[in-house]
Amino acid sequence: MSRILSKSSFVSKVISSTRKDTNLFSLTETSNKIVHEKPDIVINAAAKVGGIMANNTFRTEFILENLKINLNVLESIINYPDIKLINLGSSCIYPLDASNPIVEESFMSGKLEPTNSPYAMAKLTAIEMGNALKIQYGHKIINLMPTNLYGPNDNFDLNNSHVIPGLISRFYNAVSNESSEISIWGTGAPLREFLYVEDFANAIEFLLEKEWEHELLNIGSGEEVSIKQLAYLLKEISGFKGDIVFDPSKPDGNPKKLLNLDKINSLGWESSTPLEVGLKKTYQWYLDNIA
Ligand code: GFB
Repeated sequence: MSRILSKSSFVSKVISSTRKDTNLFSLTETSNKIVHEKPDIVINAAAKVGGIMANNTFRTEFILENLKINLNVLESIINYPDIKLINLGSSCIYPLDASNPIVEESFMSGKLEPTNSPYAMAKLTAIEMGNALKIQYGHKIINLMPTNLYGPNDNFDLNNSHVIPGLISRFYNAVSNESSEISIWGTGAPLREFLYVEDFANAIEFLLEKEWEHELLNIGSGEEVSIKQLAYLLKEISGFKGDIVFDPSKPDGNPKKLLNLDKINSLGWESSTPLEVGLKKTYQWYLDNIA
């Protein structure tokens, strides 16, 4: 994101914040960073993230750490209503039974999907806290709801990552070991929408210059695939010659979560990287940097 924002004519300076320079679990350190840097805009992209297995296993850490990060970032700007905030949420904040494509108005209209409800609850809390700041102190805040992101620099762990980096590692290992079959979690039936990470960074850059009229804004690719289709695309890209088998003992999670993109599209933005192109780029990045 820093690379894309630093090329923007709208941005004079990008102040990155990493784990090394600021401990976001500490309110003092987070507040000091804000006071010291005096940013015009804060982009809250910090989070403890992971795939379905990590979310479902480390439920306590996912709610606790994400709540701490979000509360500290938001509390740090209370006294600075001129600092604008771009707060990153996730498509998993929408109710499990929201009709697809999911409109922003589905927010808080039903129960969450159980595998990632702790993470989603922390993200919902940040939105509510932002609304409180807006109403009480006049802050300008927009909450972006990206669909499942993927791309270079992701976490490619076999167990704790999201499906695309997890499968890239799995297919690479299967090709290297000349395995006769590869096991994919779940039934393969769930439908997902994936967005290439550079497209998401471009969307954020695009929004810097716009009026923030919406409380929530969905950001996605509009391209829906099943996990089975995704697995066959990665089989092709990786050159794996064996069989794909599904393991229904592993959770499927949400059966579908395609976002409605009418609002962001009507502002004049749409994604530009088709899934197959993004997968090829990401697989190549994995070969060049991790394999
Ligand atoms: O990407 P993913 O972990 O998360 O899984 P969610 C998507 C689907 O891929 C699920 C299946 O149905 C998984 O069962 N899958 C198949 C795999 N093989 C694999 C594999 O090797 N690794 C993984 N990870 N999945 C996430 C949330 O939900 O959505 C996050 O957990 C975040 O918190 C993100 O909000 C947007 O799409 O189910």
